[in-house]
Amino acid sequence: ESDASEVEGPTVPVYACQRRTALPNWNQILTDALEILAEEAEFGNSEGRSLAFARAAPVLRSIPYAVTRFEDLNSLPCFGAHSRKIVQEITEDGSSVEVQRVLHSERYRTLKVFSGIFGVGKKTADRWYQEGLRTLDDLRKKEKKLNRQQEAGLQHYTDLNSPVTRLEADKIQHVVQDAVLRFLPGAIITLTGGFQRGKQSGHDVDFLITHPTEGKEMGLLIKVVSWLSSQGLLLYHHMKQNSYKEPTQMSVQASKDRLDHFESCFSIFKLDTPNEQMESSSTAAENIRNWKALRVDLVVTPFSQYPFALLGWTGSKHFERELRRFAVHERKMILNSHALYDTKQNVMLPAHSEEDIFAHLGLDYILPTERNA
Ligand code: DCP
Ligand code: MG
Repeated sequence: ESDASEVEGPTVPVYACQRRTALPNWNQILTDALEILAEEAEFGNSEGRSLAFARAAPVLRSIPYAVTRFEDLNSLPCFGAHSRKIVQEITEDGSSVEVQRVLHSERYRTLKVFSGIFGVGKKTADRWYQEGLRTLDDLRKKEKKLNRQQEAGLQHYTDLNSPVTRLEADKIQHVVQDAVLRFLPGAIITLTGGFQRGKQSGHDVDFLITHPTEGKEMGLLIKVVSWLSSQGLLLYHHMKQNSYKEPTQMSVQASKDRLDHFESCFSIFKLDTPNEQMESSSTAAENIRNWKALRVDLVVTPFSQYPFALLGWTGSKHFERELRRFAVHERKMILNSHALYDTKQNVMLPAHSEEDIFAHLGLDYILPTERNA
């Protein structure tokens, strides 16, 4: 046994933030299967079960080879009996009975469609399912009371559920950059999220906006959004005010708070697609449509919080979750998208870059392109 582990090479660390997870994913069939089970457990409010699958899948994402035999798992962390069984089924039989059952279940399929609507979370999706609703047409027909955001989400469902390409993200970046610099020269506009990690497509486009002179960013977003709106570039938007209060002390709760407190705008952009034929099966008017609806998030951060915001918005979601878990459990520190707090010394730890934050945490620096956990 000990001889075998010696020839297996370096061991994979337990926390995703200690691993380098580059693209591509050599085990997509397996990670897809585990992620379906994680999502299904989340739909069912089984948090523990969901986390177990959600931690196993990224381990397979991090290794630069395809697992072809169940025994390959022996040297890997985070694999409980259930996840192992799924991998065994797939490597031996080509598919997993349990995953297939989930994929074909009416509940999973319905919740997947409903939670794919912008503004509809898992709870709402489940409530609608319990009420007997099954399709988007049911939502439209029943004149279900939808809020303004869900209304827009339903209206642009097809566009918003087709991947955003890197090229489209770059086009949006030009538009946003132009609008921001019009009102605040010297501002810094950064494309974050999956594109910052090197992905070629994503479900939305995420931007951080800041200015090297702290305070200059205040009042900017409303001007930018009003201008974009006046140009007919926004199909929908809602804004959130800055609600961050500099803490003298941070509690562990602050690291579990998934939402940040930055001033933000959550929007649907109208992107011109002049030379492209939009595929559509419906009306003739729709066939000559020369625009596409895209989800765009604009987040404004004071310069001193920018490194934390950048680290928080670059993702992946699992990488973020693991950074915060590592900080609390291994370092007694509390990390969120605004700050890092050392609970042993009772001090906030300032940072000028993402590198500084990794250093405070005693972690090797991981490039954005290696955070695809
Ligand atoms: N995030 C956050 N607060 C929010 C929304 C997101 O801190 N209210 C974080 C979580 C992710 C990152 O920002 O780590 C980007 O969120 P996305 O949901 O856009 O995820 P990705 O960009 O990684 O995926 P995709 O390419 O599908 O957009
Ligand atoms: Mg994104």
